[in-house]
Amino acid sequence: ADILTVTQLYAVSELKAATSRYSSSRSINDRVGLTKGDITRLSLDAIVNAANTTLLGGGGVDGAIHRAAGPDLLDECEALQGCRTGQAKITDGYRLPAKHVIHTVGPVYNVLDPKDSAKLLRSCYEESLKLAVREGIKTIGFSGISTGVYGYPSRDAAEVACDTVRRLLAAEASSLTRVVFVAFDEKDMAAYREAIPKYFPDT
Ligand code: AR6
Repeated sequence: ADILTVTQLYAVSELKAATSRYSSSRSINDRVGLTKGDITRLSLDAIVNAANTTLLGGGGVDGAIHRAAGPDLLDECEALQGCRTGQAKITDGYRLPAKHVIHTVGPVYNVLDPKDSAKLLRSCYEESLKLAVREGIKTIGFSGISTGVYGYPSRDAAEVACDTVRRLLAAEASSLTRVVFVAFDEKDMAAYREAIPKYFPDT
């Protein structure tokens, strides 16, 4: 019940004023949601981890996921031999309520080349979604890839996230029934509240 669908978000009057270049699609909007909180608590087919290239754990959401999943997750990650920036790999969820973890490696935000950072962040969302579809995953939750210690500005990251999810839900005969953006702090929550109505306009 703490998951707000796009439709519910539109009940928030200040979001209605947003103008959009995108056509509205009920069938896409109904599959998108936003929630605030700890991603390790969500029982979805997969949650997406903001990992690093070693896949051996770290701080932030990565640390939280490894703590909640237990040591078997690290064992499986060790066998994967890392992951390049912009790519994604999948593991089991172990003690998590989520069945799987998709580990993707976001870019360290480069102020001197924001376009390159955007390209890599877009790739994270694309590769994670494509992998999910290949694995028959229907419900997936995304942490705010790169918006923590990797320094990606939340508003720009939310635009990339929404745009990529919108394209993939529109393009594929997608098996995905639910894509949830998971904001952990108020900054990311505000960024999604602003971006979602632009990319998923109401009917
Ligand atoms: N649930 C959901 N989101 C969370 C949680 C949580 N439990 N904890 C933090 N976040 P970050 P990055 C949000 O720093 O920027 C790690 O050490 C947080 O508010 O976790 O991609 C990795 O090993 C932020 O919005 O990931 C890498 O070395 C978002 O998760 C490096 O950090 C991402 O913040 C990756 O940096």
